[in-house]
Amino acid sequence: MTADLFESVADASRSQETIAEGAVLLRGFARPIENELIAALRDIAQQAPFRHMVTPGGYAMSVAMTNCGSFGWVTDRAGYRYDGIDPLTGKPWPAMPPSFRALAEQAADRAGYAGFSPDACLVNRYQPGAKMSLHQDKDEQDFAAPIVSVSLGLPAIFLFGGLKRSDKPRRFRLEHGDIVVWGGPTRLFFHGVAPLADGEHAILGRQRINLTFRRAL
Ligand code: MD3
Ligand code: FE
Repeated sequence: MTADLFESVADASRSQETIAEGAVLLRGFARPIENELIAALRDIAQQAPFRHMVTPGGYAMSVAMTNCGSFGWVTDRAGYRYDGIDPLTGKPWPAMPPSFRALAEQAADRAGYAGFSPDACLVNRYQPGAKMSLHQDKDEQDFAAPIVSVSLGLPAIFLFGGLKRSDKPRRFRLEHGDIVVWGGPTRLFFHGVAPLADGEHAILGRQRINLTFRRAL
């Protein structure tokens, strides 16, 4: 695992694209360890099952979620927050697998954010039709830390706006293995995901999984 990851990091031919000031797209960066990531995901979902959380407004999200790491992002009628305990199981979230942490830290490093140390990893599962409306991620304490997102499975159209909700979003197709590191001025940009188109991914089938690594506290 680690050897593969170091190979990918050493491979300067892998594409790296700055899509906005502070935001870097690393195409295929997670591919060398896709099998480790997916095996670890199965483990996490066994301990902390995917569930459709409810927004403060009372709607179930179309995206199913779970978490790993010291803290997990949760929403319910009371609001959004990070919590060390999974409200579904009453237990701490599963630990962040070393392969997850190493991948996120190396991607952040590559994007120019040395020393990133995530304490939370939100795991989103999209089935066909699931979407995420435009929003900002502002439940974290420290906006100086970037967010690292890893896409697995079916491709999705990612919507990337600006600091104002009304800023017209740009569209990016994110594919299996792609990583985006969001920091600097883009850390508080509005973003979302268009409804997932149906399809069949060779490993993950009819779904897309997105990991977002964060410094929550
Ligand atoms: C840009 N997830 O979990 S990841 C989320 O694909 C979330 O599941 C989406 O937005 C997904 O909050 C998008 C890419 C992402 C994550 C955080 C960002 C982009 C971002 C924070 C600021 C700017
Ligand atoms: Fe977000």
